[in-house]
Amino acid sequence: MVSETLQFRLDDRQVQQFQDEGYLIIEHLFTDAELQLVIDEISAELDRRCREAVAGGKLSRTYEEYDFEHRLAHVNRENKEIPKSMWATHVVLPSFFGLMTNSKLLDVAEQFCGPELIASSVYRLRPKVPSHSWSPVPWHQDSGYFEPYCDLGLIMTVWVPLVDATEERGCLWVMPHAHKGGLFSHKPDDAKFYLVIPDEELAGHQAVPAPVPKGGVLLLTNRTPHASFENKTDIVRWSMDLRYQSAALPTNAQITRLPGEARSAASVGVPVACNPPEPDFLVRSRVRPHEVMKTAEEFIALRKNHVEQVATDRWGYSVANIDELRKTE
Ligand SMILES: O=C(O)CCC(=O)C(=O)O
Repeated sequence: MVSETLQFRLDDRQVQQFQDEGYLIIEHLFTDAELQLVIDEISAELDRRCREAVAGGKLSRTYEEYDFEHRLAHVNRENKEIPKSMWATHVVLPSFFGLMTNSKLLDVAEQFCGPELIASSVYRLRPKVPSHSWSPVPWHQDSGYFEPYCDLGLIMTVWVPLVDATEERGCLWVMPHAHKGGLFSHKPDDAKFYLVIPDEELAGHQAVPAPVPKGGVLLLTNRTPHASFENKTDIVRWSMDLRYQSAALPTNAQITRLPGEARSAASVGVPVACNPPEPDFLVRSRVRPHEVMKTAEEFIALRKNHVEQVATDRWGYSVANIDELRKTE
């Protein structure tokens, strides 16, 4: 049951839209100050990597005169490795933990996933730099990457732009209502970098853009087909995508199990987690509050020490393998 004491409560129309259409844009969730903590740490990390590259002869200068929205685009013209190194989970920063555990965000997640709330391990930092070959993301459902057992559960994606995400800059596109029909088949794309739903499967569904202003978020279900296309501007479309699920779904978070919560059991097809390669953690709980992860240091240690567990290879091409390819691309 959702608590009466939530500070940030969606109205009935918003809840209904998410359930009916499989997505919801919340235009104002974070304050500038809340996002600035994240932006400052990413900027400092980028600065460190640029200085290191200059010292190593891999970059002619640091481009430090450019702001957060532009610097990486300039760096990218000279050195494509630095943007790649800032992508996905290659960057783990204390402020990411702050963002993932932001109380307004947890209030939103609780309204859909319930009060025993797991931050799913799958978070991604995405600097969509102009004209970078891997930054357009083809049509997929997030569940395409997850364990089949979790297809019918809700793993909610919260897509958080760190700059205004407009159509021109490569915001996400979604297919409203298409989350209701279960999972489409997926296959690796030509570059074997992403999973993609073949076009013919999506015939009959209409795509709409989902632009989100900085400070807002886009919510998606794990069955909502979505994609993002080229960034046609000179601004870097920085974003993060975070995920939440109920503790009742399979999770590798180190928590006490309550009656009714799924426990890993190969004999009945229950996996160790919805995405075994990465580590989950408990972010909110009424029943076991002492097991909630409290500090960024714990979060960083968890990511560092997690031993990757094997995922089901349902598309004839292991997702763990795709993750390996992504590391080396
Ligand atoms: O940020 C993007 O461009 C793609 C995001 C995405 O596909 C996801 O969050 O699953």
